[in-house]
Amino acid sequence: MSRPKARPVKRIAFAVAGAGAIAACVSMVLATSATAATTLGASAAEKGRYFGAAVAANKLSDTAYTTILNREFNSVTPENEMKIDATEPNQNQFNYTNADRIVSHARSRGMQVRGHTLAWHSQQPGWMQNMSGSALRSAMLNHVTQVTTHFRGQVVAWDVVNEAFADGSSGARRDSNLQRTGNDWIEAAFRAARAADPNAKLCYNDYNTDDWTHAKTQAVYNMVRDFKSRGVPIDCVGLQSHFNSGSPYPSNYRTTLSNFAALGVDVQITELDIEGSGTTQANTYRNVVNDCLAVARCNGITVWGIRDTDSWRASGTPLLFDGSGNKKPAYEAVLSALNTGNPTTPPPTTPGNTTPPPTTPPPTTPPPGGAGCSATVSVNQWTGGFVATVRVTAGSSTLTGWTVSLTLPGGATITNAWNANRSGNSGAVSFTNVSYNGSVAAGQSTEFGFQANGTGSGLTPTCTAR
Ligand code: 9MR
Repeated sequence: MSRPKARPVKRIAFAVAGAGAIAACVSMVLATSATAATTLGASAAEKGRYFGAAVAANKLSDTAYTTILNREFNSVTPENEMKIDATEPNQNQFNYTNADRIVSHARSRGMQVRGHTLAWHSQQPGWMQNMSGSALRSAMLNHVTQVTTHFRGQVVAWDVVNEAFADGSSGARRDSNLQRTGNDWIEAAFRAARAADPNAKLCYNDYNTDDWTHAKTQAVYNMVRDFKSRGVPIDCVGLQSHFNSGSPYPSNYRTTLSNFAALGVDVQITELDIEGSGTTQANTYRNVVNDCLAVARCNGITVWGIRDTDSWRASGTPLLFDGSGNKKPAYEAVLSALNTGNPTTPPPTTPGNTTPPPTTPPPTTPPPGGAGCSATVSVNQWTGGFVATVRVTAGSSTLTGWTVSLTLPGGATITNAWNANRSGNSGAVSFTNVSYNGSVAAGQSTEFGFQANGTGSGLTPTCTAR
């Protein structure tokens, strides 16, 4: 075989240059790995932050699960075990068995615990769903006091109140039995929590509050600003940050984080999951981490589960580990963002910020024509499931009871509902008011909701007065 003479020389030259490049890379990798943390928790800790996961008590016996949990995370949020139905299944009978298991697993391994959640319209035990007025207010405050007292010294931050604002453009509070005890129910819950555990950070937590321009984000911001100005004890705001195609990561996310922080509260990303896969998903995770690192008071991130198969939205593969426990590209993106990011150092919490309260006009809903009632629905869809929020509006007369009927598309199945009694879970279903929301004054509204598997397109609810 005849070759031009110069060719082998060229090859050698390339080979030498290539080897030089490889050597340079190796030395860079070595230099980095000498200092870079190799787990999420350790890397976040170097940036003065925590990196946590939602944990389910019934998975603590799964060693594949606990291996990742124990290796990677330095904060834990019980996914369901501290909710009202779990901790107070019967009025004044408290059950902390599963929550205590998670707390002890976490604390014995040096992880901190976030408490979730003390006052919420959803996952109320039956006895509480049936209560209203001052009896419910007292029961709610008793619950807050008992649970925070039990976990005093063990929980660093509480989601005192969860999801108290309505979706959509109203900027209004979500209607619920708790809201109907009076608009001050949220601040009353915060004061009770502070009295029982003065050292825990007290957070307000919600979803769809990531986009700075959204009415719900503005409404929560205004409430926090008002609380700070009136001395209501609030220390942090939790942004759940469940991202998917219907509710995508917004380009102004960093603005939202920094505007909340500027009110004098910590900001925590409390339930992060991002539907998708591969590079696209990894890039969004990277953006979220970089946004948090850029805001001094964004002091921690919690992902809502460990492996994709542990997720409440498993079919959207929204987490950092696949079902076999392998690290996904999203994991590598998060770790590298934590390691290479240039954070603003979080300052200590200083209470007593005095920003003047905002002025927000009350929302108005035009009454539908005629007696009877009308119903509208908004759907928050993700891959494999959705949450529907149904608004019932009274016509020209006061309602004393209502029924809403709708037909679910094929394959859709309701898994749970709140603020209504439900009949049926697929096909034609109907909902009637519960004790506290049957009475609706002319032109006024109430809301109920349900979660379902499948697709919630084309829902057309009809309302009849009873
Ligand atoms: O992940 C939780 C799931 O296991 C429960 O079935 C569901 C019931 O409401 O709650 C999920 O967690 C929710 C959290 O408590 C509040 N924000 C939304 C979360 C996802 O639905």
